[in-house]
Amino acid sequence: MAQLFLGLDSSTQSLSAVVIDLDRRKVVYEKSVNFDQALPQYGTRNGVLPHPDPLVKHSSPLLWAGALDLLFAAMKKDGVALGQILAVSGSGQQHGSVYLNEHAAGALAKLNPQKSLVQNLDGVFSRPTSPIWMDSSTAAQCAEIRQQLGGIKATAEATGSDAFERFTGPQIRKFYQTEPEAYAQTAGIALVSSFMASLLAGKTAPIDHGDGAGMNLMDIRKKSWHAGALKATAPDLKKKLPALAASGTVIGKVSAYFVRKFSLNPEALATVWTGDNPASVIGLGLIHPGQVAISLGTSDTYFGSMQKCQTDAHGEGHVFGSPTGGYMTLICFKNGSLAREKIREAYGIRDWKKFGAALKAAPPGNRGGILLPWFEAEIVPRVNQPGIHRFDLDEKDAAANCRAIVEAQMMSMRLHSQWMKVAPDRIFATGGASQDTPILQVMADVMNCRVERIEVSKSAALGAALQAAHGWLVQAGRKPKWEKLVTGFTNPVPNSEIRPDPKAAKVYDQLIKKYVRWEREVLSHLAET
Ligand code: XUL
Repeated sequence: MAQLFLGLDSSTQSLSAVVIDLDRRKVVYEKSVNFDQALPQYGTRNGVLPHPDPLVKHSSPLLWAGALDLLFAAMKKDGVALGQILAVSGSGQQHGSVYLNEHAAGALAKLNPQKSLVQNLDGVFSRPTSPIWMDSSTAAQCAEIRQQLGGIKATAEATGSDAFERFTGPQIRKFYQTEPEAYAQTAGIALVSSFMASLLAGKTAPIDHGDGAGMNLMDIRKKSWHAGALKATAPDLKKKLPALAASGTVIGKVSAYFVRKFSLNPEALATVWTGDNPASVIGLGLIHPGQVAISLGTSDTYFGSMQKCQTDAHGEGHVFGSPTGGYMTLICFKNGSLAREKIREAYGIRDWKKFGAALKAAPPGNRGGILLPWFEAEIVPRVNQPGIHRFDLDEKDAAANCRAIVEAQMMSMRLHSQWMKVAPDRIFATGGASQDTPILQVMADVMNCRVERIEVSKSAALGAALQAAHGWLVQAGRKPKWEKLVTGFTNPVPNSEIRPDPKAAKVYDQLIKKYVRWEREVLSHLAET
């Protein structure tokens, strides 16, 4: 019989499933349910409920539960061998929170298969909607928590990140301040990941160390709730939070609801879920410290894996527990493809192939020319006033500007990931722009590291399926090795390796010094204005 494992990913806009066959090292099934399309009665746009305040971004926990029913129904209809699934795990959009009252535990324990999940969950919420990661309405609460914990550096050292608007702690504080009665009625607070895991397990699921680190509430080193952070956030909070546990820990057998309704294997194990970024770290095969993935998307994201916990004194990057046991970092640069596209359009360059050719027409190091491409307010480094800044760079020179933006993005990544104290020894490039070899050559040269392309669709759901397999193997008394587990699922694209050019790498070792100087100068100038 095949060894099948199910990974689910509850993201902002959809719920996805990936089923893997462990022996054949194959993804045998993939499916997504799009929230807006499949559940229009909730009125979401791109998974978010409309709200008059543009800073407030909420979604509905019932929508996520409804999608789980639809996805299982689709798997059954598509003939997925649900009776052979050995374990289920999952990942969720990070930071979003679900507020449950005292009826929730009872409802979870006796989910009735004659009814839908939505009907089963009637009356279990102390807050009908859930703030999600896109919410940025908690600046005041962030300032209060940060101050209580002793500033940016101390907050990052304690919880893995500075206080961020989207993080759960500041969101909980806002709820407590603005709706104290509803807060008092709250018996349990879950993350999107632990809420979904609770449905699968039919009982309150722990929060894992990956997603727990996205709350500003977990002691990043001890991996337990941080007393000072709880106190700075809201009263009686500890009572409302579930236990913390390693990702993939077995919670128990899956709820009978899924067995009776969808013929899921009654012996299948429900395991602790994690956040979508930690799950992607597995789904991209980042197992060893020094392995880095750079996703070149609308924003550019730098994911790293580290053994020893280091935190960012400037509070720009995040440290989460990695589902493989150590730590992972997430550094998000907002001006990614968005900024590259602005430059391409500004010089009338039709497509990315031509952009790559233009970039190659200028020499590495651009004769000392530098561009700071903050078309939008930037997260790393923190820049609130958007603007483009050129130094020793002719604005009329299309080739030099195409090269300059990519060089600046890569130098910024190199510079702002140094706090991790792990130099990358292998970079996996993913996301739309990773198709463009000239861009990857600049990446290899600036980082002085070989780069390989990796193409994984649904990396979070795949990571979750691998996490389910890991949890099941541990429970069976085996000692699974992550490296072996991911082999075959997360291999880089054959022949995609790009090696750094030693001469160009030397040029960048010099240029980055100039980049640092200019960046500092502009930042201090912006701070004064
Ligand atoms: C990470 C973050 C996002 C969400 C997206 O800190 O806010 O990547 O996890 O789902």
